[in-house]
Amino acid sequence: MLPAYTKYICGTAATRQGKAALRELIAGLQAMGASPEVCGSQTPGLPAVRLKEVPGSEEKAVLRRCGESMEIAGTGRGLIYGVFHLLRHLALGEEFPEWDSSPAYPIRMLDHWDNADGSIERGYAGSSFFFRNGKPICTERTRDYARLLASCGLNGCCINNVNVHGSALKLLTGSFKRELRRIALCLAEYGISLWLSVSFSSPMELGGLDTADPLDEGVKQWWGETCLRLFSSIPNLAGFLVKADSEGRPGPHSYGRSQAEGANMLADAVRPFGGKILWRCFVYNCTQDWRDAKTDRARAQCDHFAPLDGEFRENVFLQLKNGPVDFQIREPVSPLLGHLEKTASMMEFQIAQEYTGQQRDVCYLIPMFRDILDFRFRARRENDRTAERISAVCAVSNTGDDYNWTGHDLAAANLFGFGLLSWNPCADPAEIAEEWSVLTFGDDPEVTKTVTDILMRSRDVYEKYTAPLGIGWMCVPGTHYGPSPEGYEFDRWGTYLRANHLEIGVERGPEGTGFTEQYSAELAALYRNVKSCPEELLLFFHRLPYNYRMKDGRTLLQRIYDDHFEGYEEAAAMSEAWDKLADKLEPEVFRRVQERFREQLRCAAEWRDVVNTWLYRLTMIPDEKGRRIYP
Ligand code: GCW
Repeated sequence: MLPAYTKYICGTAATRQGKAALRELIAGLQAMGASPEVCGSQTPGLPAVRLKEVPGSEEKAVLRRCGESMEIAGTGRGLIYGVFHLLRHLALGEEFPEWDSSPAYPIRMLDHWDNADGSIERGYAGSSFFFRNGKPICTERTRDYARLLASCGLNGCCINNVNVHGSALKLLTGSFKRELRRIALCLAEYGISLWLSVSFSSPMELGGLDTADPLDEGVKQWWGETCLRLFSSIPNLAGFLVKADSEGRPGPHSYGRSQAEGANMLADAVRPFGGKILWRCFVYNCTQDWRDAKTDRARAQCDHFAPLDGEFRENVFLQLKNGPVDFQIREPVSPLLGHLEKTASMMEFQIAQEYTGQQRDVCYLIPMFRDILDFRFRARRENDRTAERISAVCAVSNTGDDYNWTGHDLAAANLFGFGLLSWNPCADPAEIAEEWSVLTFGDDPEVTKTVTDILMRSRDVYEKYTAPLGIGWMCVPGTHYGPSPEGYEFDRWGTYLRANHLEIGVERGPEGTGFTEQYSAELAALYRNVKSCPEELLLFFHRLPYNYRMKDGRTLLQRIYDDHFEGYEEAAAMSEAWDKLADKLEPEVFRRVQERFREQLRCAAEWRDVVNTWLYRLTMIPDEKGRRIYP
């Protein structure tokens, strides 16, 4: 039963965003079976949803019960969030608490790795809806996407791949001015800013200059003119995202300049237009010789950026991946965050499930993100959690043009959850999962319980049957799906297991690469010592013999065998639990997810057997429980 106030909507919206809020309110209530009458601002006695638009651009929203009415007050943007909040709670059937809320971060965005040809790097949900045949496009889906983002509390998106190539380079030239303008306007209506990824050597690639040196006057002038043209033709352009000196991308290092000199030059170019630079910290040696055991990719972020703290302009945000390496299923929190005292930072998560099952395996990432946001850099210091150290958040997007947006229906929970966490980093992952389930599948308690259980277990399950205890990188090179324990072992990417018949892992304590020493004294002490190192990260930090005793008395090897057998069984149990919902869900949705579970089980069995067999053949130590391994 909807409350009485859903019969009328009072208030007029002045701005385009306010109007969008009103439209969403009407559509949302209608979808829930109400037929609200819109009656301007003049009906004081009536129980109604009362929209009160105030001027400004803040995102704050206030919802208040006034007698029989529900008042939503805010700027146009605030109203959008307020309306979605109200709709969510009505759909959940919850008694509505007052809400007076502002987002924790001013920038909460998705980064798309969409290419101009319509493909998506690490995309698992179809093709791009931003690009087709070398051009940006604005369609009905662009608007739905803006609504989707706003409904989760997000306010920005970078539409093109950080590996800028092909005709995406020309996004800066004005060739696609009209298309970009249309996209920007469509997003702006829902308070979503547009960002573009740019190539650091654009002055050469597009401007015909013979250098991209950030200290060169011609280069500065080229960027200045480019920004003037771009920002004046594209409303709502917020700035640039830059992958420089990373995996073959051009950057300031080619000219003997620092990352700060590179970022600052661009920051100066966008500043007159209120623009910002999101500068990625994914800088490491990707042409390492596997024989070289000194270089440690995990150290790279800190080695490059910690000494530069304080050298960046105010409108630069350092965008760093949540772990020191690369979005593996388990990594410690990047130590770089602990060093940035005078530089704004932006956490980069990945909801595109590149290393976490590619939206074929279910893997709800929100508990992991929450742990990362809760991570404390120094126990005795106030306000020293990740959530407090960062100034902005983004996630690599998991969307595409698939009918259900995210390929796996359950992967949409990651998008929703990321949005809610970026508004409120203290949000509870289990509650988010439950809420998402009710909003998506309805309120049958059995469905809610099953879906929430599956989501909440999924990350641990995935971790169990894939790479153990933080070691990472046992996946098939290139595609990153499925097992290949030594696939990256003799390659150039700095991702080594260094397993022999006695030991496995890279020692990252002071006797090894010294990575542990990049943390504060107390964390370094925790990680350095195998006895105090959290077990789930044991093989991230240490090289250990297979007969190393875990806290519960099992050997390291037995723990890995057990995890792999159990991981498969648990995946099978999730799949069976889903099967029981056959009569309770739309047949098409039920079938789609069921098919994904079939693939997940095939893949989990493959991981289990490959990892166990590989270790057995190396060590010739059998599984204590005599389960099937292939000798
Ligand atoms: O992990 C790697 C991915 C690349 C990606 C890169 C990055 C966009 O495999 O596909 O490139 O990270 O984050 O830049």
